Amino acid sequence: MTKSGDQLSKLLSDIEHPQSLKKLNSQELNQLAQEIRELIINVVAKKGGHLASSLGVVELTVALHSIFQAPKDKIVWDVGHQCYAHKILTGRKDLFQEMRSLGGISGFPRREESPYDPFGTGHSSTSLSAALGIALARDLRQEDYKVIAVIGDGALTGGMALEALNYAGEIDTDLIAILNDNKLSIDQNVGGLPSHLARLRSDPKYYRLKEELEFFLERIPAIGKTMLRSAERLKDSVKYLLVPGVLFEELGFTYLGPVDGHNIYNLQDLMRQAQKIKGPVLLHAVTQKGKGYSLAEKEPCYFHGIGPFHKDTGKLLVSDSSSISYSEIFGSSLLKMAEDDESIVAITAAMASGTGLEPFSQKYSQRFYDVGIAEQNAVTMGAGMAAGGRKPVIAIYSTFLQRAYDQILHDVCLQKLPVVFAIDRAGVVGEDGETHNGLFDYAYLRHMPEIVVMAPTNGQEITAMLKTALTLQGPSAIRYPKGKTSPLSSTKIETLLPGKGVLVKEGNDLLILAAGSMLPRALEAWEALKRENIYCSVINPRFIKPLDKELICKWAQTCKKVLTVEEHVLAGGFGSAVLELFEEENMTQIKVKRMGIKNPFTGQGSREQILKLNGLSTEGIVQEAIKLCQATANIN
Ligand SMILES: Cc1ncc(C[n+]2csc(CCOP(=O)(O)OP(=O)(O)O)c2C)c(N)n1
Repeated sequence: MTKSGDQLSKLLSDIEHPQSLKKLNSQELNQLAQEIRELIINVVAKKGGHLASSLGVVELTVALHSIFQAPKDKIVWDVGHQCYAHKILTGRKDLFQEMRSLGGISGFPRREESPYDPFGTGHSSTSLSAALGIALARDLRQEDYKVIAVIGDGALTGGMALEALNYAGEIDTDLIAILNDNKLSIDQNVGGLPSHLARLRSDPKYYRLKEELEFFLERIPAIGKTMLRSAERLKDSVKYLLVPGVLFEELGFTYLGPVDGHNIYNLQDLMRQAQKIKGPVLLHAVTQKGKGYSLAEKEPCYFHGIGPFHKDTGKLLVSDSSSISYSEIFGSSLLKMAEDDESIVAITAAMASGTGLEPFSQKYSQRFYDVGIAEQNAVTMGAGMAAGGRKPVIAIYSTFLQRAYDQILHDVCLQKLPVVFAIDRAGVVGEDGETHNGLFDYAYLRHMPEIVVMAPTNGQEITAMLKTALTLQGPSAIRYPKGKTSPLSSTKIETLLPGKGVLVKEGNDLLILAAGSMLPRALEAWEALKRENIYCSVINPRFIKPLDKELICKWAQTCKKVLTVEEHVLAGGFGSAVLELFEEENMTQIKVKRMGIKNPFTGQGSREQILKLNGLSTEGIVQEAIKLCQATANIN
């Protein structure tokens, strides 16, 4: 029986590895699923995490581990946010309590964490390509194991997943794709493919007919097998009439399902069938996001990724109504600007609520486009809209925009098209860890010709930057961090002059150049340094590209020492841009120290913890400033 609280119950406490599942009967497997579900709810309520998706695959995970032989068989989870039951069953149930914390285990599969995680994930739509690669490596090494990719209906809309589906049929190696179809991405899923899946779910006629026909023919002595082959041809024509599975079958997959993804017995049955089939197989499991926790079943989007919450009410334990998120300010500002300018359109790639575009999508549904998990399509479609005379604002998280590097360069910048990129979650994201940190965008944008790159330091500035971006004749990007900022201090929104920064504090000992999110802590450091009799100038550059050459060079000449601070990797970032500027201006005598993220692959923790680890706290800035002043004093 399940015990209350966080204590592990009887069945689960005896499970150290998936082999133990093989001894359990159907009833016990169902009980185990309930115990796992309870543990997931308790831990996520305390620590936050991806709840709804994980609850939806508990039975699927139990069935997988009861049939397949992991870690010999390789299970690749797409996105990986739904892998909690998998972690619990694969020797990590004690570590699970500390998941997503500094020094704890990741909330996503990680190769270095466990042999049961054959491929690390975080970004969507990679599982089929990765699994295909593992399967091909297996074939080349003449090894014998199964490779299983578990992919959601949302992730299946990503271009990479479709490319892999296309190639898997051609290559025809043994590969099992399990489609975890819960009818939702984070928000509503979009496009023709989800509609196709909906038809499969609601009309399994073809599957039944195929099964019944084969069953019947196989049992006719002697000629049955021959007739079965002829029936294959019949099946081919019938399937066009009755449709289900035809898309996958045409791509070279054997389609199995749909099956109730919460019925372990039926899942096991289809998994056994899939094990025997040669070539690629697609097993279609229909699941419910948030299954077994009524609040999450009702509001799967709210419970997709959530902070610590009260289990009985679902309310967040910490909610600060005095401040507002950058995403919300961006969303409401865009909404206002769209009232006055009907050429403004908004585009997102499956992140409408995350990027603050939900109100826009409701008020201006005709001017709002959610393309699904398809960042590349979002960018080139935006470029097309700009070419067609609209003003597209594309809101994407920094980490996911990495997918569309070439589209930004080739389709937007090369053609000087006025596309505005609203780059959300730029910087450290905290608990989601290294796959989700947005630490590369200055670097991947700064070297592209034509684009203007801005970094706001508060809500007022993000609005001004958006207004400015919408007046530009070419491409622009505004990058802002996860989290809260001050609400708008004035309704009067200024248009900024591209390439103009602001001198915020004046002093002659040291120049601190603090980009975007780093300005508030640089100002705290300024205060602390003043107490040490070190008088600094502080510049808010506002524009990472083009830099305010005049202002920066003038104060660098005055101070002779420059400390750059940014929430970004050091290589190719804002500090690098300043170094380049000094080289161009023959100012290499200026002593420069760059502060930023030294190692972007250091796992998860709270945002503050990760920033502090990289020296990006007020104290860290103070220390570096003092060191820089002392070092140059010694030289002088
Ligand atoms: C490239 C990329 N874009 C966006 C995301 C954000 N994201 C995480 S999960 C998710 C929805 C995935 O839907 P689905 O595959 O159906 O899984 P479910 O959560 O419904 O189980 C999205 C858009 C991501 N992880 N990677």
